[in-house]
Amino acid sequence: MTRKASSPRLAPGFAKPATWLGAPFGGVGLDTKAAIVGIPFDCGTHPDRIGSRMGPAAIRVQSSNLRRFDPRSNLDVLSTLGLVDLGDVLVTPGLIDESFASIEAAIGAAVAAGTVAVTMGGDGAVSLPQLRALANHRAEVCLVHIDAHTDAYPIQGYNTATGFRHAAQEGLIDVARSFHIGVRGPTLVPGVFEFCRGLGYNLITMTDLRSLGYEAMAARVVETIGARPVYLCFDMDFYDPSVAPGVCTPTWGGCTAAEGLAFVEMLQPLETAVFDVNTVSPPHDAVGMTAFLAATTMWTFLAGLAAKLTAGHPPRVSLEPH
Ligand SMILES: [Mn+2]
Repeated sequence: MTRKASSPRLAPGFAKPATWLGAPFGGVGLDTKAAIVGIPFDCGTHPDRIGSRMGPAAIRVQSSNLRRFDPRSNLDVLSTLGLVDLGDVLVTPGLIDESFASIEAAIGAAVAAGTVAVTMGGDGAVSLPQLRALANHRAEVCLVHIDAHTDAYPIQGYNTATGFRHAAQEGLIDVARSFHIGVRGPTLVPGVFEFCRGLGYNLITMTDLRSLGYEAMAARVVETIGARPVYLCFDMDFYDPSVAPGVCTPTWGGCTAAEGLAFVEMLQPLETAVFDVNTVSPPHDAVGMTAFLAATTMWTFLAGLAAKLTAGHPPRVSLEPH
């Protein structure tokens, strides 16, 4: 018996490559209100914790633990947003100049199309080129940076500790309306708090946040920023290492999963143009829990965005297959 060669284009018996929660892989269309972007870049300069370049792949795998419906609104989060997974930005870990140019171009294209970019790093260095892209397209950009670290250190170079120093000095953002929230733990050099405040930022330590409360903090951020476009940066080390061990710079004394997810919901009134979830480092993770929490943090933001965009409309239910 002769076996007939099947057409390779039909690819019988094969599933598509993994995307974020099964969202269609592809470009931004007219109905695309939000898009997932992977940025598999890290500086590679840390003495022993290298690995966030593998973050996007791990988050896509763990996103399969989520589901597309939000039972509170009955919205299909994916179809409501026309969510697509744009894939990964072409970068080479360790090569700052060419990778930053590539990230800026990729995020710039999404922002120019009017799509909310939901990005997954990569280490904290990936934020500066994304901020540059947003500032190229929007005026009065405000930064809300949720992180155990300011990433605005008084040191030289382009790395995970200096992104928001450059952002301030390059005039990309309205620093007086920008926040660093959740800062704690030891620092590489002295004078980090003073330097951050000297740049004009609002610095809210984890101690400040706990005494003020999450709701009061979110209300203050929303009131300060109003309708200005926001770059919302969520470093996974804001969470305590007990719930997010797989990060580049674990720092004890962070928030619980419930607190972090609730804080994302409380910030939903902001006009977020880019939601940047970074610093998942799969080699340091435990059974994928940090990547799963990162995927859930993204889902929480997207579900809130879907509800916000359909406010006043009855809940919709999609019958598309999962
Ligand atoms: Mn950090």
